Amino acid sequence: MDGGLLEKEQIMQARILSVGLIVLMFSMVGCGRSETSPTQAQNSGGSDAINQLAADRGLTPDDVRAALMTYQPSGRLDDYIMFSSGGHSGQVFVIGMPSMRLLRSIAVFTPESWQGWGYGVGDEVLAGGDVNGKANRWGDTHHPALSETGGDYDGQWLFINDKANARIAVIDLRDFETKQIVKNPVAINDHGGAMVTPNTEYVIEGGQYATPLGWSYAPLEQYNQSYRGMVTLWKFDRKAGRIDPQRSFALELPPYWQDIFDAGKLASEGWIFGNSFNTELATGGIEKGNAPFEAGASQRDADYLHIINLKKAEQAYKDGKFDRVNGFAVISLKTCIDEGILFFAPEPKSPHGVDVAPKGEFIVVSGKLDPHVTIYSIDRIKQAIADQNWELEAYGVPVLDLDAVVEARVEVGLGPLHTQFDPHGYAYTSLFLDTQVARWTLGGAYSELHPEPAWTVAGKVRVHYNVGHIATAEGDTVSPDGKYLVSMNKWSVDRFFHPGPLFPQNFQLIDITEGGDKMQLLYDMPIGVGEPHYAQIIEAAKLKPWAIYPEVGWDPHTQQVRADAAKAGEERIERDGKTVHVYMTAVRSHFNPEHVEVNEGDHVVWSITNVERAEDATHGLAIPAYNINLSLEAGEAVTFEFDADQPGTFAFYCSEFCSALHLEMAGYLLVKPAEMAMSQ
Ligand code: RUQ
Ligand code: CUA
Repeated sequence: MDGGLLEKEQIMQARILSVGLIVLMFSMVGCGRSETSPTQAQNSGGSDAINQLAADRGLTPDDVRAALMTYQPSGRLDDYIMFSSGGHSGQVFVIGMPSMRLLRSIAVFTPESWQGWGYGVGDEVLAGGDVNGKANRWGDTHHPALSETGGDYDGQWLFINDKANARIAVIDLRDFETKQIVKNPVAINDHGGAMVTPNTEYVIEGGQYATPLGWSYAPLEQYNQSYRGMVTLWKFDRKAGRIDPQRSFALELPPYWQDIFDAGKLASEGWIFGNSFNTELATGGIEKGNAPFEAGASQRDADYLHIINLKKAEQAYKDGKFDRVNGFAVISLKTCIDEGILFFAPEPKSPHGVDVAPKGEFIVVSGKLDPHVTIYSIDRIKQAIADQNWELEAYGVPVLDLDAVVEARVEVGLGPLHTQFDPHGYAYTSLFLDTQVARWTLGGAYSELHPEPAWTVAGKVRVHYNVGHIATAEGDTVSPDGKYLVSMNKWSVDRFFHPGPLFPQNFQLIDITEGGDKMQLLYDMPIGVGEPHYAQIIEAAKLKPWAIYPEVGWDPHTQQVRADAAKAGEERIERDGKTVHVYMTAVRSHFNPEHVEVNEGDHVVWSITNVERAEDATHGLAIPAYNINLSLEAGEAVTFEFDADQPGTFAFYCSEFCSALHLEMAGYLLVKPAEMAMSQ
């Protein structure tokens, strides 16, 4: 026992000593800021005091290194920006790296009152996602996709799917606001979206749980004949900044449960790849004595990798070889087979992630119930297709010979899910069951950090806990940056104070700059909103967001000046019969006009412009009882409407603390009761 204690103490002292060494090294290297003033040096107390601080807090050299790697002094901006799904919060999170500071949440599928989203702003955009005319005001965001040019992020647009209702949203990265939501007319839910083709010609949205196309009714006994899967290719019009449903189409697929998709790039450009599970066609029904889905859908040894020739699909669409489902173009399964659009390859048990390597020559698939990743080669796939080296499966789709198309298998560990890449020829695969991330070498194709061309595991790093997706910097582009990996963990268990039984999820930042098994955990970031799934990480310098809207009177929806924008000096209230039009401006620290007097039963059209030209000078407009709260960024103009159906006196106010006299930035909405208005 004593020996053990002594050993511990010695280890501790050795650690403190090496902390001192690190601090010393750090002060010699100077971290690029040599202009430290004597006072600053005194305040930090010099290296002795820092050593003492590290010792007092029980910090190891690794801890100190992690702190030094991630700490951003006030005012220093982050090098990378991560766009993370917000899961069933229906939002997107914008996070700076390496500091892991949350910079913004972007309201997408869910109303969000800080941004006024759904409370006077964005109502038409949200309505674009209605399902059969019914409002669905939440979403389950999974996979964000940054727009790409030549297979590289270009920093212009962001897309994200809603798994729950099969919807895709378009976010403009000039103002980080959602511009469009489209509801998939063919599928009721999705999972294989959003992913983009290398020049963002298409946004891919693959389905998940099969239903009859258009989700019309059919009993489960007819699963085989009536239920179908699908993948949709949404055409993105970059100039309009919108998805164009009129130039988009879907492919009918067998009723396997399609999962993640990815677009080919470079060597595999023009192809897309998707996973499936439940090729068993299980229909569940545990209450009827049937095997539950989890057992029924994982009996076979293999499911099918979907290999889709996008060029041929596009041609079939252009040639009019499609039917319509709910008015939307769908290329039938038969046409997909006849035209050589769709092929399968067997893939290991219950596959999940499919990820195309940076040069596009390899497609990495992980089977949740197989400890290997399976690597397919696009050259081998093309050859097998040319050789017609296939058998037909139940629905007549050619299944390529497994041995002919597989390049390699690497045993990575238990529960492999998703794979990302770095510039050194390493691939990284999340291991859900092992709660680790495995780093492995991508054959002989890349070899800077691993001289032996091989397919082999180079190292593993433990994460906390139950990792789903991982993201490396620009890690799914043609030119990954390496440097950082974020492990997006589903459980945090003991990592944070738990605010009740709903625990935060945990993003862990990992340093991947060094090779081999050297990977260091740098930072734990609790996520207290939603359940993030995937994220993409872009170099911050590639983003060119506006700090204020280009002109006063700007409509973020159309990205131009509104014709009806209220102008400074022309504020007024006009009545036309029972319609009252308010033209109001907001500036520190008043609204103009401050009195809005209408009659019960009037219809109010209220145009308000934030006429500020100073950065960050946001005003809000909060109107109680009428469910209205706007966020008006500098230059922004909004017009909202409501029926004045509640008589009374409603004090409205600015909901952003914009100035010393912010509390004075207020006004009165007076709604005169109908009987009083009539008696006048
Ligand atoms: S996934 S469960 Cu991207 Cu692993 Cu949605
Ligand atoms: Cu404007 Cu507070």
